[in-house]
Parts: sequence; C-alpha cells; structure tokens
Amino acid sequence: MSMRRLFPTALPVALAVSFLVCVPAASAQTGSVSGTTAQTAPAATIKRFSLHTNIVDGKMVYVDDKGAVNPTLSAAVGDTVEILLDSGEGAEHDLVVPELNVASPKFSASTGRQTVRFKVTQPGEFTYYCSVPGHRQIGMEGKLKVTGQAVAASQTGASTDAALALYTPAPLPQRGADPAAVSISADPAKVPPAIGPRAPQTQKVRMETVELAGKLDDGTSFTYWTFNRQVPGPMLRARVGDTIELTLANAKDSKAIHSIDLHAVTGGHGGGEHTQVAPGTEKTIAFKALNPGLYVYHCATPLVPQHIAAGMYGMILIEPEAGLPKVDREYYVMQGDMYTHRPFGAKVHQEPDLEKMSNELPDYYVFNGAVGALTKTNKLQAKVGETVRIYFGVGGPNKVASFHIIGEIFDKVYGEASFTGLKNDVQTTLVAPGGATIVELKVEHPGSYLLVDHALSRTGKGAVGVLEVTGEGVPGVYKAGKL
Ligand SMILES: [Cu+2]
Repeated sequence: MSMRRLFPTALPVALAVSFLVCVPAASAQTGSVSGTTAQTAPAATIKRFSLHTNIVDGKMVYVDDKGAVNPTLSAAVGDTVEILLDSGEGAEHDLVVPELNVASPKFSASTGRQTVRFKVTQPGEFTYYCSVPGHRQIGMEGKLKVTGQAVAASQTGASTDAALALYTPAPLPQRGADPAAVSISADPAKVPPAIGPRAPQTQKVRMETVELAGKLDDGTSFTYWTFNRQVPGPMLRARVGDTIELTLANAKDSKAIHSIDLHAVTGGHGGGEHTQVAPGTEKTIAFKALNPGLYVYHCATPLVPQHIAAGMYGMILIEPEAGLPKVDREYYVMQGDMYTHRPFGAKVHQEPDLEKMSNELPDYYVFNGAVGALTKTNKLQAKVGETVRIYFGVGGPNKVASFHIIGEIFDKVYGEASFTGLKNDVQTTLVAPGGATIVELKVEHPGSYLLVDHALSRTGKGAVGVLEVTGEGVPGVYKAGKL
C-alpha cells in the first residue's frame, strides 16, 4: 500500500534501519526447564519490526519501512518480538498490546527511537495500538498474528502470561508545582478594536499552538495546551463578508498534533479537517464569515475534550454589517472545566485525569484558564455610568455555564450570541459548551461585583471573577439603611 506523506519534517524512512528480519536469538529462549526436553519447544528467533508514525489521508497511523499502513505483524510462538518505534511527524505516541501485557515507552521527536521487546508464548490474533488518548480512534491500530502451539509455562520457564513484557511503564510520578510555570490567563481587556461599518476585507491571522507549564492556582501548575500561550486563545474580530486567511502553526517542541475548528466557519469541519498540524509545521485555511455572531473556536484533534480541557479554546466575533452599538468597555471571558489527578487546591503539578473527564466530574471550573485569573491577575474595571459589554463563552469541554453577576442585572443579553436574539433585563443566562453570549450592563453603583457560574458550588472550584466599579454611586439606587 502506498502512503502519502503529508509532513515535510517527517523523519526520513532511511532512518529506520531494520526491515522485518529473522535472526537467531542471542540466547537460548527455549532451554529445558524441570527436565522437559528442549526439542518440544519451537525454534527461537527475534522478529524485528520497524514502525514510524505519520498522518496519512487525515488519519494517524503506524507505517513500516515498505510504506504499509498499520501493517499486520507476524510472529510464531516462542519468538521474541522487537519493535523499533519512531515518530515520523514528531508528536508523542506509544505502542501497546494489552492482551499481551505489552507497552512501549512513549516516543516523540524529542525522545528519538524507542524499542519494545517481548516474547510471545500463545498463538492468536492480537491488536496493537497507540494508547495516547484519541490516537487509536483516529487510526493508530493494527494486528499482531502469532502462529504455532501454545507453549506451557513449564516448557519456557516463562510466566503463564501470554507474553512476557520486558518493558513496563513507570507509574505516574507525583511532581511538585513547576517553579517555571507562567501565567497563561488571557487579559479580559484585550479585545480587538471595533470594526463598525466598513466594506468587507481579507484578514490574515496567524496563531501558534504552544504546550507550556502554566499557573493553574497559587502553588499549582498544569501543562496547558494553548493558542498563543494564553487561555482562552486570542479573541479574533471580523465583520460579516470578510475573508479570513488563518494560518495555524504548531510549536516545534509540542508533543501533540493540534488543529482549529472555528464555529464561525462553514465547511471543512470548521477548519478541523485541514488544520491538523504536526509539531514544527503549519497549515492555512481561508473562509468567508457568512453569519454574524460570537463564535467559539477550539482544537479539534483527538481526544478533542482532552485538548479543550487543557486550554485550547477561544472566540471569534463576526460583527454584523452595521457594526455594534458603541459601549464604554468591552471584555473577553471564557469558562472551562478541568480534570486533574489530584483534587482542587492540591499544591502539585496537576496531571490531566481522562477518566474524570469521561465521567464529566471536573476538579476545576475556571474563568480565563486559571483560578484567580479574574480576581487577582486581571479584574474587570469600570466607572459608574459606563456601559460594559462582556463577550462570554464556554470552552468546556463539558459543562454548561449559568452566567450571572452578583449585584447587577444584564440590561441586554444577545442570547446564544445571536444579534437577532436580543433580550432585556436578564439575571442569569445559560451558555452551552461550545457556545457564547454577549451581555451588556450599565453600572450605577460602585463596588466589587462578582462574575459567577450560578451553579454556585463552582465558585469554590475557581469559577469567580471581579468587576471592580469605581466612582460615586447614582443617588437613589442603593444604600445601606434607608435611601
Ligand atoms: Cu490540540
């Protein structure tokens, strides 16, 4: 089967030295044990395979030296199987055969080639695959066929397991918070300037996916996956009719492939179909902004909720033809749910917990990526008498937000971020994962107003922000005691 190599940085096939070869075992694998004669045991060989990873026709796969995709590996009972593994496109992978209790070390561009070696003692057809979440689902699996008769343990001296795993992955180490962790919280005041009534244009946008150690909380770090080193990723702004040429680059030191699906895009899975970008490479898509509104974008590489929970989401605002009514302040806030191996508040480097994610049991609910992002790092600010517009979205991956500001009322809500869905006088508005809203309020009284998810247990897990209003209160609005 021929393959199409999509990544120019793929390691040359020439680097993979070994074709399938059979060589005599270096040591006797079938020596007699407990008086059993060796002649009943099969001849011992080492079967050596060489697999590298790549993306072929949009799927992640293993490829052998002949270009076969997810080749069937063959061996006979008694053989020692040795598989040399390298990452053709640079992302991190492994190879496991759980039925045989086999797991390779993780390998990527930074680790170079890794080897997994094991002895097969039972015939059958087994499945090998990559255990990195999502990779098997998008194509990384193949068969291992073992011929011959089952060998009794007494004949091999091996355990009664179907195979003897010569490599066992180390348990997840408990790490202290990373002292080099940086702030990844997007500044909510960093909103692109209003566009207003102008003719449609072509905009060029470039974004980079970066994996980095970030501050999740005081004394707690997490390996975030980001657009432009921030959570949420940068807010993009265009008007209906604009053409956007978007280039997505994946940093060279990334371990994962990344991509982008913008909900403002019509076609190509929102861009996800054509932006699967290996470490150190980039891809470009172009799209026309057909519909006005505020749209979420997110990484669309399997396991998608894992990439989102690690911070890969943001928003793009498509203004209507006439632009938006002028306001005094605009802010950009997104909510996310996060799943970690230790509970909320643990002073460690938190690792993602995919089982909790699968069960939708978050440890953290965050505004702009981190605990305290909008209460300590960057509060929202306004002066009495000003109008404030908040672009609020939910990256998720899983949880609906009940967006509310304690002590204020939304004068206007563009429900579901639709400019034709204007409502007045709303206390709390629902925002779906992968959805957004636009709220506006005029502030009449000074104080610290809390942005919350009104599923209020979540404030104790990080979902709280502050809108700091300064100035003299409007008389007759509020007073302790009597007005
Ligand atoms: Cu990603």
